[in-house]
This record gives sequence, structure tokens and C-alpha cells, in this order.
Amino acid sequence: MSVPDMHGGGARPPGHGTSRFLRSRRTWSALAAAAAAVLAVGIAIPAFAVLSGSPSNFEANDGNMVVNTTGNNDWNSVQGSPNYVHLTDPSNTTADDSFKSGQKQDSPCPVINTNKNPPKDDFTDVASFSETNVDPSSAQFRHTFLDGATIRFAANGSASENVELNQGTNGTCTGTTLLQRSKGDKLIAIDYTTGGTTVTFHVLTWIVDNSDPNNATCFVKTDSPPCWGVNSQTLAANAAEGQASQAAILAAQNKISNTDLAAGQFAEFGVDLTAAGIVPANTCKAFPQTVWESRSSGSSFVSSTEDVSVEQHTVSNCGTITIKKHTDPRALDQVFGYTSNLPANDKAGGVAGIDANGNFSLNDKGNTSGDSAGRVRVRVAVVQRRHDLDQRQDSDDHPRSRRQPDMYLRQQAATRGH
Ligand SMILES: [Ca+2]
Ligand SMILES: [Ca+2]
Ligand SMILES: [Ca+2]
Ligand SMILES: [Ca+2]
Repeated sequence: MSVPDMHGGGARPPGHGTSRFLRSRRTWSALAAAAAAVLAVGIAIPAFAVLSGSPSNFEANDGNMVVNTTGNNDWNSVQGSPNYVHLTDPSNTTADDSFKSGQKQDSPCPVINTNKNPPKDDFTDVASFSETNVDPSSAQFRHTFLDGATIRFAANGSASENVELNQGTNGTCTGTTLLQRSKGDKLIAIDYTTGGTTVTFHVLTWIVDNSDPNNATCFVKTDSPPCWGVNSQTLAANAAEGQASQAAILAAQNKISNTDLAAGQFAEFGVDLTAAGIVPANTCKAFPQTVWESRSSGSSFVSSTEDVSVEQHTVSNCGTITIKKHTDPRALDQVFGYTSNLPANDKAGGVAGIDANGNFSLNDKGNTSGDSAGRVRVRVAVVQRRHDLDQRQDSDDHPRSRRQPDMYLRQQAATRGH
């Protein structure tokens, strides 16, 4: 194609070219202005995206707490959910639980003391919401999601923080409720930048020796295990999102702390823990404790940790089991023993009626809610969310045996009560 063809044709009157050029320049100016406007709009209005597969369609990257799209959820709509946790943290006080300054972070038990933190790194509140996708038709079936929110004493659009997920397999640190860091614990390092409109996520793993060839040394090169390993995984947009608040939030639109907030005081994120490699889709994994840590902006993931808030709420993809036993007549003092292949748990022994081998017993003594008459009736209801299993067994004496994917419950003895 010739150049004249590109401009729409051959010979033209003298002077017309200039006019066309001017018109062309005006057109380009208009286009440029329009493009700038589009760009400005694109920057000013956050994408109200939710992470793919989020069961609640949680709006974790719009920097506010209100539900903006019908059918979605945000902080204001999950109040009262058992998966929602809110902690108030001391602020603007020397009595704030904090990491002892200057200590080495590669310790299984970091020292927490009280300290007054810089206002921009001083949590007033933290909140979390976790859930597991149980929709077999979803591409994220069995993925576990964690949403988090932090509110600071002073606005800090470019905030930095760590969210540490502890398994607690080594028990607690002496004299505290803090779980010792143990092999495979995860640290999600979050950096809000560009005024909080850009968020980057890195995941580090606690190592105790050099045995993992992909993560054999420490992130802090001068340290040796146990430590946060050198392998720092950056999360892609399909695994994590977030934003710090770009506008003020009125108390009425802040169901986390019910106070007016300036732009930049609130920050939120969402992580698909399964896409992030933290919680596998098909194996039970539990983190009973989440430790929230503020860092000075842009600092290294494992240094300059300041404020701390410790959350005792399990983030897990593990199934739940509900068993109801009714005797007829009601309230018989008859113990029914069960064996199971639930994982041995020395922490649960005697606490929830489950012994170290996963075995337990049930008793209807003292119960009054109704069941049918006649004989001793045993009802075993098993709800295993992880496998989308909802099975009820109902019989006169022994529950009928049905094959279940990877869990069984077996009643040892069921005795007619009369
Ligand atoms: Ca939000
Ligand atoms: Ca929202
Ligand atoms: Ca604190
Ligand atoms: Ca604080």
C-alpha cells in the first residue's frame, strides 16, 4: 500500500493537505485526551475482581468493606460468620504487644514484649475470613481461601506486613500462647506499594535443616537453619490480590472497627492458599495460629518486624464430622465407643473426647431433644466437607457399613438400652 492510499486517496487541491493534517492532529489530540481519560479512569476505579473460585466471591481488592456487587461478600457482610475473626490490637500505647526490637527473626520463638510502635506500623485491628471451595464443578474445587484486613493507627498506603501461618507441631513457646515455628510453617509477606494500589506477595517456608534441595539455606544468608528458607515464591494474580483503601471510610461503612478511617488506614488482601502452594487440595492441612506482623515499609520480609497480633483461629481445609447420638428413651447413661482412622492427635487427647489414636465415645446422658421411640437408636451423621460427603446412617443397632473415600468410623458396641 502506498502512502497516499493510507490517507485515503490520490490528488487533492493545494492546501487541502494542511487542512487534513490539522484535522488529523485535532483527531489525534482528541484520541490522546480520550486515552488519557480512559487511563485515568482505569487508575481511579479499582477492578472489583474477586479471586477465581472464592466461594463467597469476597471483594478483597477494592480497598473497602461494603459489598459493591450483588452476590459478592466483603467485610461488612461476613460479620457473625464462624469463619470471620476480628482482633482489636492495643494502639498508641507502650503496652502494645510487639516484636522485641533488634532481635534475630530466624528463631523458633521470637521474643514478644510490649512497645509503642510507629503510628503507620501500629495495628489497631486485624480481621480474617477463611473458607474452602466445596463446589465439584469449580476449577478451584477444594481450594482454601484466606482474606485478611489490617487497620493502622495512621494512614499508610504503602504498608508492609507478614501473615505467618503456624502449624504448632512443636507446641508453644515457653510461657506464651505463641506456637513455636515448625517445619513447613508459612510466611506470607505482603507489600502494598504505589499508595496501596499495587500489592506484591511472597511466600517463605520455615526450614529446620538443609534436606530440601530447593530450599536448603536461609533467606538471611548469614543465618543457618532453623530459619525462613531462601526460596521466596512470588504469588501470581490468580493466587493473591489486595489493596489499601483509596478513600476515607465512614464508621457506618466500617463493620470491623466501627470508626471513621482516613484513606490508607485500611488494607485488605485475599489469597488462594491452594494456588499459593500453602494448603494442598487433597490432603488435610491445618494452621491453628495466624500471627500478624507489621513491617516498616519496603523492608526485608524477615527484618524490621514491629507490631504483632496473634490470632488463635484454625485455617484449614480439613473436613468436619458431626455425630449425633440419641437413645430411646432419651438420656440413657450408656457409653458408645467408636474407633476411627482420624489422624492421631496427642493435642486432642481427652480434650474433645478424642484420644491420641483418634478414637472417641458418645453418651446421651443429660440430653433431652427428641428422637423417635422404640428401641435404642443409633444415628451417625458424617459430614465431611472436604470430600463433599454428606452421609447419614440410621439403624436399630449397628450403622450399616458404607464405603467412604478415605475415612471410616466404626462403632465398637451398641447396646439396647432396655
Ligand atoms: Ca473489600
Ligand atoms: Ca467492596
Ligand atoms: Ca500488638
Ligand atoms: Ca498495635
